Amino acid sequence: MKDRIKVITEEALKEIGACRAGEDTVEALRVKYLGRKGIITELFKQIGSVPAEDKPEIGKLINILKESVTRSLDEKSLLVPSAEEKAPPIDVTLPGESGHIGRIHPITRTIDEINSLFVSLGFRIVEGPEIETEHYNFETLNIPLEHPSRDAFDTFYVSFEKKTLLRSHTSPVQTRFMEKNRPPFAIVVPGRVFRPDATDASHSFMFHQVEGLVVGQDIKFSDLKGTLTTFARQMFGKEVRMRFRPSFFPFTEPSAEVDISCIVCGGKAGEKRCSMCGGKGWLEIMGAGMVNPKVFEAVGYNPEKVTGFAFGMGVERIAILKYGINDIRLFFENDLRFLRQF
Ligand code: 2U9
Repeated sequence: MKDRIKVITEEALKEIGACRAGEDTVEALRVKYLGRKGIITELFKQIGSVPAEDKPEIGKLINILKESVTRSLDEKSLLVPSAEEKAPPIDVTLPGESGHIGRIHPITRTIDEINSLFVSLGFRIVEGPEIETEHYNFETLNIPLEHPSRDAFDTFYVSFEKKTLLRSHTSPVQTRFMEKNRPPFAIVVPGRVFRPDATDASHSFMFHQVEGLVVGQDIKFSDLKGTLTTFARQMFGKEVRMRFRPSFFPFTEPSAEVDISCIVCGGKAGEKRCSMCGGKGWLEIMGAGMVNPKVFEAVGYNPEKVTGFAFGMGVERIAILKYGINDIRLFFENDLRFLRQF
């Protein structure tokens, strides 16, 4: 009898412990153990057949059992079920929910690619302010007062009194750098620039540039050609050919527009149906030139002692060519159908 009481005690407490607070099973267990025909009630009935001398002890044991079962069941039914206990069991066979992982914007990606390419050639990356002064944005770069880009309507002025404006190119970062550093050096300057152009498929009032500047003794136009040819072949493919056309910029002399052979038709002349170059065979990728001696004078360098080359490219244009995009506005509309492709 004692053994049975012991076994029932263990089983009952185990069963009560395993059931969830507030559930019907608590009441079912109460009936099972304490009901009119419950296990403990039956035990009490069996006391009659126990030898007289054992009766007090057995009776006491059954009473202890009844008390602890009653107490455990009361605790369970009074407890507020926890959120975990209330929640339906997890169905591990349901398909998972995939998280939304962001990605690098195609312009950032293109800037990163251009930067690391020049870093591998020994260039340093330098950045500077987006709000500039007329002095750094124009004067140090030999852009005269009568130049069309200096017209009040051709620049986003921040303050007329302070002569501050949103930079129209990243070149002022280079003149600021030259004032603080001595040659030789090779730097690339990525960043956002602003020009009040009317927006269309190929123009935006805000876009990105990467410019470069190499200054030292005996830097020649052939260094410019070699560097930019290496850049273009790594960016667009080993097979591209280069073309340097004479041009004009106030800050370089001589100056050139830099073209690559068409990356779609391979530059076969007269391929009129080419979607990329329209039969021209060439694609303009940037401007470049030898630094104008007047720029060196403006930052306190001796143009008799140092020479240098500079170049500038529009990042959106490079990305448009590289990825075959037909509208610059796609970069700035935040349409995920476009951005998810990169
Ligand atoms: C210093 C001296 C010279 C940077 C240069 C260009 C030619 C050029 C355009 C490309 C497309 C601007 O974004 S764009 O519209 N840039 O053609 N930029 S040489 O010359 C410098 C820069 C800094 C001190």
